[in-house]
Order: sequence, then C-alpha cells, then structure tokens
Amino acid sequence: MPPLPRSIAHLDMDAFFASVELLRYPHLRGQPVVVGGRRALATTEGQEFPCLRDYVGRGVITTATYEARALGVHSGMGLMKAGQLAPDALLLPADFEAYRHYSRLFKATVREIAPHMEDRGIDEIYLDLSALNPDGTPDGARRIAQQLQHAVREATGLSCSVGVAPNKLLAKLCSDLDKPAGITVVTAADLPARIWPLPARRINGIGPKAAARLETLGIASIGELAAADPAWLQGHFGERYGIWLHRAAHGDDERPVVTESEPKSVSRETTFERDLHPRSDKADLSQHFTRLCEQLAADLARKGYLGKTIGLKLRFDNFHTVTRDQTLATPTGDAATIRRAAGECARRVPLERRIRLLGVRVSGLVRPGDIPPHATHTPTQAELFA
Ligand code: DCP
Ligand code: MG
Repeated sequence: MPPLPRSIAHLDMDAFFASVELLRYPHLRGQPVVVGGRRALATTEGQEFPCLRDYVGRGVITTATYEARALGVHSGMGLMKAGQLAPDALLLPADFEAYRHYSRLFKATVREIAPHMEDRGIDEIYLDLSALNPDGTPDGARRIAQQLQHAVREATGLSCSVGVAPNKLLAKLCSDLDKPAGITVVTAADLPARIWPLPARRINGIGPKAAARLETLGIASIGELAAADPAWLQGHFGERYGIWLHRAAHGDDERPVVTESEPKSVSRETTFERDLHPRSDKADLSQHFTRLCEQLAADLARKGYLGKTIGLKLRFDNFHTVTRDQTLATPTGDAATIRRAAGECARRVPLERRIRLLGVRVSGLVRPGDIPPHATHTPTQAELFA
C-alpha cells in the first residue's frame, strides 16, 4: 500500500507587525494603519498619531492593516506614494522588540499542540501534522488548523491564516489564499481545480522577474506552467530551475519539515534590481559582494557559529545557476576571510553573462567553543593563497 499523503501546514500571522501595534492601541482597530519609516514622526497638534499625508522622506511600508490594503497600499511601497492613496492612514514606527516577543509567544503556543515545527521567520512556520491527523483526512486537518488558530488567538490576541496540504510548497501557497484568519485545505486531487487557475507568481520561488519572464513566454497560470514541456522550460530557465518549475507546478515537493534548530548553513543572497555585468558593473558588484559577506558574518555572530566551507552562488540573466565552494583549514566568522574565499570561488566561474543573483553561504558550522584552541592559530587556506 502506498504511504498516506502527509498533512503539512503553513501558518502565517495576519498583517503581523500592524496587528501587534493594534494590541497596544486597540482604539485604532478598523482604521487604516501602516507600520514603516525609521522613527516616530512629529504629530500635528490634536493628533495622537501622524497621518501618511504628512510624511516626507524615503521610507517604505513594512506592513499595513487590511483596512489600509483595501486602499491599495502594501509592504515595500514608498510611504509618500502610499500617502497619495491613503492620506488618512496612520503611520506607526516599527518596534522589532515587540514583534519578536509575539513571534516567540505564538510559536511556543503552536508547539504545545504541534511539536513537529519548522521555524521559517518572524511570522511563519511549517508544521508536520501527519501524526496528529493519522487518517490524512481534510476534515481532520481543518479541525487541527482551527485548534491552532484558536490557541494562537487566546495566547496572543492575534489572528493567523493556515494552509494544509500534502507538502510545504502547497501549504505555503494555501495559507495565503484566504487571508486574514483563513483556513485552506487542499489535497492532490484539488490541484487542477484550485491551484492551476492561480497566477504562477503565487508559487514561493517564482519571484517578480521569473513571473515576468514566464509571462513573455505565454505562461501566466500555474496550470499553464504545469502543461509546459519540461525540456523547453529548462532551455529557458536553466536545467535546475526549469525542472524545479515543472515539479512545483505539479505540486511536487518532498522537502521534510525540519524541526532541528541547529542550522546546517547560513547564507545570504540578493537579486539585483537590474542584472549586473561582471566587467562594466564590477565596482557595483564588488560592493554588493562585500556587503553580503559582512551581513553573513553578522548573521554567524548573532547565531554563534563559525563555518569552514564558503560557498558562492551566481545566477545569470538566463537563469542558469552555478555554485562553487571552498573549504578553509579553520572555521571562520570573519567577513574579510569569507569575502576572500568567496572571491576565489568567483574566479573559478566563467563570467560572460550579466548576473541577476549573488549568494554566499557558510556551511560546516561549529560553535566557537568546539574548536581546539591550537587550531585557531593556523592560517586559513584563504590567507595562505591570498
Ligand atoms: N515585512 C517587512 N518587509 C516586507 C514584508 C514584510 O519587514 N517587505 C515584515 C512585516 C510583516 C512581517 O514581515 O508584518 C510578515 O510578513 P508577511 O509577508 O507575512 O506580511 P504580514 O504578516 O504583514 O501580512 P499577511 O497578512 O499578508 O501575512
Ligand atoms: Mg504574515
């Protein structure tokens, strides 16, 4: 007998930062509110909070309440542009301390019910509910999702949306289909009717550029992507991404829900606003490269790791992706060392096309205390060959 399909859930908090602000200022409920900008603004006399119309500057919206979204504003939009669409929306500064607190609280609450949890960021998690829903029925999945929503609301006062599906890819897509406070359960049999009509960009992993590229090739929906010849997709998007697109459109995803909190690697990557040329944009690229390595070093320090293997990832304008790595003699957390090693990896890649994405990864992670003391004095391979 084939194994029963898994019950995988993706839970994502609704308008997370803004909803946390509304816990503090409940009288603002029902009003358009956005979170953004760097610091609190001055208010006009008689006003408790500044309005978007009064905003001058280059800040962007971090998130917006659903009332504000109804006026056309969304995450990432410039605050001044948003001010034209929603002049009366109230603007609150971000308070990351508070968001982290509620993030920990909702995750702890969910873990009590569904311990097989993968932390995906400040406001989202994956859950493997298979053991809690042994018959794998949609009704069973829906009941657990309701229980989770209820528990999160009791513990935090916040609402979330849940998608349940046979895998992470579909669960993530589903949690977004009925926001806010939605529950969406799909099975493999629902794919043609419920998933294929959706735009391809709904798939996590198809960004705006890939979606635009698909569109120029005549593919708008997930169903059209599913119907496309995999070899043709590989021709346009490179071998790996082409295969991935094909599998994703067929709702095919075997990735497990990874509970372990010990990461295997730490990485940073960036997709450029415009594709950068390895020669004519060299200075720009180099700056991005250095910044990525600095961010990565800061991530490592924050998480308390050093790593031995430095990996580089480049994606070209034709979506072809290459990776190279280099293993150092001693684990490092140093931005300059990471930069040097990743730079050497770059020299092993033929650079003939424009670059759309640059990524750096550190793996082979260890805790600094785990390294024998004498080892830290050995020069790194990167230093020896610099
Ligand atoms: N966020 C951010 N910058 C962005 C997008 C989001 O800082 N460009 C922050 C603010 C969000 C939080 O991350 O509150 C979670 O992101 P989501 O994409 O889940 O957005 P929301 O939770 O705000 O809304 P939704 O109800 O659509 O999930
Ligand atoms: Mg969210």
